[in-house]
Amino acid sequence: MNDMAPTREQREANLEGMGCKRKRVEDVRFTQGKGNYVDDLKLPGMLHGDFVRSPYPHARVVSINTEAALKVPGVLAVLTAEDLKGVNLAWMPTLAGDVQMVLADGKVLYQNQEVAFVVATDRYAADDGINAVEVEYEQLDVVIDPFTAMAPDAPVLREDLAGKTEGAHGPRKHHNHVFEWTVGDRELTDAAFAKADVTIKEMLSYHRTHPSPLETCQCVCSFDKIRGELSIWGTFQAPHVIRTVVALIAKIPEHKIHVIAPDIGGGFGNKVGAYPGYICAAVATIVTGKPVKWVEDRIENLTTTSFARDYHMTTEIAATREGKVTGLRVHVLADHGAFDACADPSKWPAGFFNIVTGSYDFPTAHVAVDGVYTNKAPGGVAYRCSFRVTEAAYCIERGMDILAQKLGMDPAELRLKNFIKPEQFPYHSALGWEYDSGDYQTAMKKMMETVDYAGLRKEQSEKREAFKRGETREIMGLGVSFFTEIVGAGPSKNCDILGIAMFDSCEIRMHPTGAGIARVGSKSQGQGHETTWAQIIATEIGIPADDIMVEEGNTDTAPYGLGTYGSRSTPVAGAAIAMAARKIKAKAQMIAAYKLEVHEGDLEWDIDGFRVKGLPEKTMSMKDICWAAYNSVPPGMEPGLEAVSYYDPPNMTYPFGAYICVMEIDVDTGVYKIRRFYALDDCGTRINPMIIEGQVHGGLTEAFAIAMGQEIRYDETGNVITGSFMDFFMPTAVETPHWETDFTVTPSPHHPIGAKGVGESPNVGGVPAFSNAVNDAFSFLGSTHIQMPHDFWRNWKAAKDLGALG
Ligand code: MCN
Ligand code: CUM
Repeated sequence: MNDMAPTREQREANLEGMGCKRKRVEDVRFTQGKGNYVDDLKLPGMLHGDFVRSPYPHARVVSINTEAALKVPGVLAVLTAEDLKGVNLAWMPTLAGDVQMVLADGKVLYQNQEVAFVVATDRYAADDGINAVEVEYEQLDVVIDPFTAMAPDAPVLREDLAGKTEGAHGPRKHHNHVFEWTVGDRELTDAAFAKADVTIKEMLSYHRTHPSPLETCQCVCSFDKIRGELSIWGTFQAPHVIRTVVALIAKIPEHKIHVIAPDIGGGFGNKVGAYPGYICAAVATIVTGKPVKWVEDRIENLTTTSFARDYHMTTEIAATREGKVTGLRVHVLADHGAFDACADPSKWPAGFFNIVTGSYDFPTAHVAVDGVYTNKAPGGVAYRCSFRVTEAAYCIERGMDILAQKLGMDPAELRLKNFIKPEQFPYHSALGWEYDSGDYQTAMKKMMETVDYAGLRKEQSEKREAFKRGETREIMGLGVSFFTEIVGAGPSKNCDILGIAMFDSCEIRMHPTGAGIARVGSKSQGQGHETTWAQIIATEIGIPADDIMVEEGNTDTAPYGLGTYGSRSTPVAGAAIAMAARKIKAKAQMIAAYKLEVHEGDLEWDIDGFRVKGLPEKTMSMKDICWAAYNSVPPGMEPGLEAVSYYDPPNMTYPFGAYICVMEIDVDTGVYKIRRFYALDDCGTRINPMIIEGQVHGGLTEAFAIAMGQEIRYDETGNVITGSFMDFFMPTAVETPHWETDFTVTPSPHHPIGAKGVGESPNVGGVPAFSNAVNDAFSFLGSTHIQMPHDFWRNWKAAKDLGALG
């Protein structure tokens, strides 16, 4: 036997705390098929609900006949808007201050909208019932192109809003207008443009797409009539918010509602909102007295639940001849679909789009966003978007490339010239944000050196000459992207949902043997919280991560939290975890002082316990303190060792990154090759480098999909023509390029452990890198901007339009 005491390094390693590439503990069950998803839940007597959906994008519902459906064997009930009116649930409030039909009330406004809810003993019977429901429609003219939505004679979509000149976010200019949101100084910006040496103006469209998690949206609702309690298991990114919403709209006392989000198979923002399926399943369980399950299929998910983007950004930049930016002016036409169901913090109808000045020191800027209604599915804030930061980053990063092209400057050089400098932090942006920290130059230069940027540019110009000489049919593009994100919603001074401040929470309870449980207000959809949250606690209190169980998603046991989206978990819940752990440590110090018979101030922390200053052999480990907490605390102290923290962050966090994509395109076929993709991310202090790398790989794969082909497209009559994975580009390992990741570390000065969010960064920074690569490839043929998505056909078309096909 070896009696040697463990070294400091061994004690440190034993914790598997922050900085450790700890393996994901949740994967033990995921990789063995032992995850516990909503659809795994089977309650005794459980019924299945499914929707009758509209084939038309805009139509009056003349009549609904449910008689035949009710005769189908196994069908127990068919709910329509008329039934829901009895319980005041035919419409539901959206998070954006609008209202949304739960079931078609008088008309339908987008294809596949929910018209009736059939409840049956199994899914097959429900499906037969759906086919037997007779609905008579009278088709109406459609509005599909958002640019025509506000034409004087455009069809009236929202008859429920007829005559309403005020919306949730101020005046409405037209019957299909949702809101206008403006920020910045219009006059100063106009003046900057008036005296600029150089200006650019381009309409940059970020097309409609969809997060499409592999597990679709779903729930099981079960009402206990005796207790008057409603239990809801669902794919919820924010379970507590769902509980509050249900309490408010169903008038069931909040303590009698149990919301449980079990394992979630990807969310990507798709599972933040409230959907008709949840309401109908809840009503159905109350009506039938039996549990009711609702599970979307793929087509339903792609065509009805929260879409992403659909921002059309007229972008103008003013600059000096030397390439110093002097003003930014953006007008956005935002297509919100039939209802404004954006899941933004209440005061932010366009999310945090006003981060659009990006990483650059713009003296002045002005943004106006007009939201319009169209005959498309509602949603708009999903898909690793950080509340429209994806759109903002695309806007400014394409804009900077277009400006560079006009100035005849290198795009990387133009960025370096305009970066906010390290000494300017905390930096106040022209559009109102206070950037906490950043070192953009270092990140950019590291990227440029690693990929040999100068060498790539040289190769590109040689290739261009060869192309002109007719020696090759391949063109080469370098897509540079430097993004600044804003994540961690958020400070209660500017962020709330339904009036609830966007804090987050953690409760830690240490058991006598030195193990413990941490319950957190966030909710993982695959990000690995069970692994990383324990690592924060391990470092903070010196208990091995393996001895801390992390639990999320049950509103009965977890402290109130605002959930996981907007990469807010690390910035907000992560801070609450560290603060709760510090409360544990403070009490532990008092217990240790008592036991070691010294003054508290005589103790110092040492990896996994306290030691007496100057007497390193006099120590008490955290594990022993846990035991003492249950039998010999100082007189007057309560026994036990637990703590709760509710953390209201003082500011957002501002992660950033430098990405580059090296691409080659065959002009005759439009086929592209991603030769290299390098992504440097700075998310401050890194909790688990392996998980961060996984997050970046996943987000880059999504960015690749979006930029290079993935789209929710409607034809001119309002049919969704990309409603399945046959048409909606979902990259597999075959198409996905190799990702190179890298990092710098610029801690957040206000976060207890200096960490910033990272979950959405790769999507935010990735899309402009791909799009800039395509545009950079074609630029020497005379184009300034080619709209996304850059699929083979569009690349070929671009080559043809530019006369490159001879
Ligand atoms: N992390 C870290 N060090 C940091 C920052 C983060 O180790 N400095 C770790 C965290 O501990 C966490 C993960 O990285 O395990 C992501 O953390 P964070 O950036 O705080 O983001 P959230 O946990 O709030 O996750 C939300 C974010 C969003 S909004 C979308 S959309 C998205 C994303 O995460 N959806 C995902 N990544 C996803 N990954 C998976 N697998 N599935 C989804 O649905
Ligand atoms: Cu905007 S997608 Mo994420 O915030 O859940």
